[in-house]
Amino acid sequence: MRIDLLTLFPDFFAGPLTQSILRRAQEQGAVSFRVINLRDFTTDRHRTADDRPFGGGPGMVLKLEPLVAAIRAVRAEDAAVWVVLLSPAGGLLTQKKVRELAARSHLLLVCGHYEGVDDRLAHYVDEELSIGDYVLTGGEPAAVVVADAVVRLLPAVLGCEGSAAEESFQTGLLDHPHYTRPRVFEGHAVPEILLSGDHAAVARWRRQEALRRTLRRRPDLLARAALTPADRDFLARLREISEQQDG
Ligand code: 9D3
Repeated sequence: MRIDLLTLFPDFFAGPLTQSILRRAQEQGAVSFRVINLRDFTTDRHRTADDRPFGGGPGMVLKLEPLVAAIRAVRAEDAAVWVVLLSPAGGLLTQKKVRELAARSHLLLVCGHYEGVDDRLAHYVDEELSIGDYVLTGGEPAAVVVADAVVRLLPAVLGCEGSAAEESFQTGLLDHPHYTRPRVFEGHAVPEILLSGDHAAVARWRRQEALRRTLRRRPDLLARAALTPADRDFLARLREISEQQDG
């Protein structure tokens, strides 16, 4: 897969793309990144990429001409490229959306900045995505989030714990808790059952802890989770216990 990033701040990506999994994915040939400097697509003497908003107000707006010229240059290289504008007004990034993006051969992630981009850019991109309901300084950190989430799904990027296995075990629940040595740290002990060697009991306990945590921390996820009858019984018992405690 190819992932192009279009930005006024190309240096932003030097760190994230050369660390850990994203670096390894490039070395393995699973993905190649290209950072495109928006300023290279300006045509005036001052290389102007932004301008004051029509109608007044604070801040600057990214101009259409360099953005559209850069997008056209990439589309001319590869008509199959999928162009994503990172925008606080975009649809919310979900794991389902990440899977859709990972199935494409070529992404162009367009990073806005300042107070945003000229709204007419919507006519030149394929979709707009937000990474959540909080305000960033620009689309660059959001593009790193998208790239990271997509690349880890590519075949050959994660090993045996990777995407194929993950997809088949995907439950829509929070993960169960994990522990490693020491068995007791400052009085905090690892749950005994994990030391029992009883694999079936460990699997049952993990499932129940995943359910318990999801009910406590993200009850919104339970509505869409894939639950077995045993899961539903366990949740019903948890809810009885919490009602007894409240009442
Ligand atoms: C006061 C109106 N602001 C919108 C919330 C203006 C504005 C703030 C920050 C416009 C752009 C930005 C920069 N943010 C992004 O480009 C961005 C973003 C984000 O801020 N949050 C979550 N996802 C994303 S994707 C791109």
